Amino acid sequence: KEIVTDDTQRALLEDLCSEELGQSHLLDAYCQGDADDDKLRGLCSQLLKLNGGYPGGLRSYIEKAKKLLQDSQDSVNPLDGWSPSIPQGESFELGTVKYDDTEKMGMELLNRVGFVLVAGGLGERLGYNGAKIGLPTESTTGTLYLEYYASYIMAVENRATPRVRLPLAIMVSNDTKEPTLQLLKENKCFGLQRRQIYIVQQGDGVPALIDNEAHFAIDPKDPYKIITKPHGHGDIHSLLYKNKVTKEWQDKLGIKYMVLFQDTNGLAFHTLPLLLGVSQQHGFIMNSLCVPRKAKQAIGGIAKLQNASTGKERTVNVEYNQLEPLLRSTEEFKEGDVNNETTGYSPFPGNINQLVFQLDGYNKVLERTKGVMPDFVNPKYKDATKTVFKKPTRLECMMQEFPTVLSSDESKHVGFTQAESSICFSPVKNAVVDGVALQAKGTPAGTAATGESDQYTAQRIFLRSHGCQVTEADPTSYSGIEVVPGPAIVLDPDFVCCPGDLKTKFPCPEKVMITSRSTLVVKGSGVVIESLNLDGCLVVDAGPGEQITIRDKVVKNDGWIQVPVSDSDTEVIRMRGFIIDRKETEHVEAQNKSGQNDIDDDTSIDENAPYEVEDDSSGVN
Ligand code: UGB
Repeated sequence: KEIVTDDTQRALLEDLCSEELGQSHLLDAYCQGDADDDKLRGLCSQLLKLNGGYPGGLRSYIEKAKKLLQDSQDSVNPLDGWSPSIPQGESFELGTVKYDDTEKMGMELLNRVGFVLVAGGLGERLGYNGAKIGLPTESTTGTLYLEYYASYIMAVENRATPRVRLPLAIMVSNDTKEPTLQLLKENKCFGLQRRQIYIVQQGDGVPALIDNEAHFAIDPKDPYKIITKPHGHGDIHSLLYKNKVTKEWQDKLGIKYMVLFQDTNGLAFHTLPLLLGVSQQHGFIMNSLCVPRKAKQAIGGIAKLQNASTGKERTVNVEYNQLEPLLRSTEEFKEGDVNNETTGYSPFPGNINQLVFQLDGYNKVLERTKGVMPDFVNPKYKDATKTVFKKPTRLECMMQEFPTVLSSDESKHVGFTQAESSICFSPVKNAVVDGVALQAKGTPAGTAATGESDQYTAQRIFLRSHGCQVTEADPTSYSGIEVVPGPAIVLDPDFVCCPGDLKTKFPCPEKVMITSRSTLVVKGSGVVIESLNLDGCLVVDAGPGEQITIRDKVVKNDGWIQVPVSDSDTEVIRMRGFIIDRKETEHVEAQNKSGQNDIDDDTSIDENAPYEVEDDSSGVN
């Protein structure tokens, strides 16, 4: 007792070591080993931090863990009592009047959106050690994910009259905080104002658990340290609540909608106006972007769940590892997670964790629930007795579980918006070897090479649907990953931020021809492409306020070629399996000479428009 002098720490340690909570093994190193007082104090301060980082503290964590681990051992279906059916939602096909009208409605709302990037994940499946948001989205321009997200936000800001500042919150974890801050610092926040960026940090994670009694895992290298693991992306809601972020956005910045998005989806924002339009039309508090889902694909399925005994109903994501047992327990879907024979897809729309919230409704729910999402546990057992884990487990929570904390009335305001994945979803989550295996099964690879080629593909789809003549290249493969390499088209969000922009940017689409070996890069809101015959590489770059019209332009040069690379010292090249050989380029540029088009933030923001927050919550120095 004399050693741990801090009352709070001592009380916590005593509570944890009580028979009820059963963590007395934490003191083994001290009592049976070197009795190092300083190290013991270190352990106590770690415990105190962990206690503060979990809603309800470590007592609540252990109690919940014991219950969930027991249920898991007893094979209790967490969705027992809920029967699934296929939910109703809005599906959209590009090029239809419904798509155009809904997108148009959403465009009007873009200048009232707050952006929330969840970027605390370790990227274990990708096998990449740095922060994933620092990876290139594609290698034609080398734009990084965070840079792309920032450029989209700035594009939206620039087109608003009066000009606005839109906030971006980034959730980081212990593992991603430093690299994220470094990335922002080195790149001057990619053009965003420092104060419009809010960094919220997941706690130090939660204690890893070694057995069904929820004993904390002790670090084999340091017996005075508990192993921790991230608690999952569901932390975002409690962090936004705790840091009063969304309250401030609503009250001070006039933000109406908020979009939550993942770290590495280069197609993330193509359908944002569409989602906003749907949310507005239906008065949705929460709207999930969905894609047709391949059975067993590692994305959750949105299902309508009905509880026979309580009469409750909710439309919610059922995570990929829970979908199979849930479906098998029913008569209607007893085959489990399989594709519908006619469509070739799972009947349940795939959740891609791109979520739009209506802020007023969202904040009311946060006030009531403090943003705490339900926990789940997913231990990997050594054998059928389910008594020994292969490796320590932990409680986790997911951001898409939001509908589970809604009242019956609020639950009516939850929906989804489905679009083809080719225009809105291609994350980079998997290592090459896993991607190869996934492709062999007919499932998207989710690798760096596909993430890149899918971005070009999306732009080709948009341009073709608008009426341009774009010839598709033949598929090729890089390190075993099959992709369609081109033409490689990169349209900066300032130029085109959604398909609806193409009408003004490509006013005569029938006069635009792009061959399969071409590369087209366009930057700048002042560019218009009237007539172009491209067979090679063209880079068009108009600085702020500059106008460029491409008319009767014929480009024929050696262009940029993707060259397969089987090995490289550079990790990002190894991940992709190719580099770009920039053989010949035609540039059309107009850079801001006078500077007169630079926007003066202070004078262009009116009273009713969102404004930058005064206090610096960004943590970026
Ligand atoms: N993330 C955090 O910020 N903190 C964490 O503690 C963990 C993650 P994963 P997952 O669209 O492909 C999700 O690991 O969890 C961030 C959905 O649950 O990449 O396996 C992390 O940085 C699933 O329904 O994905 O699966 C990243 O940005 C489906 O939508 C994001 O959270 C699937 O993504 C997702 O983390 C998908």
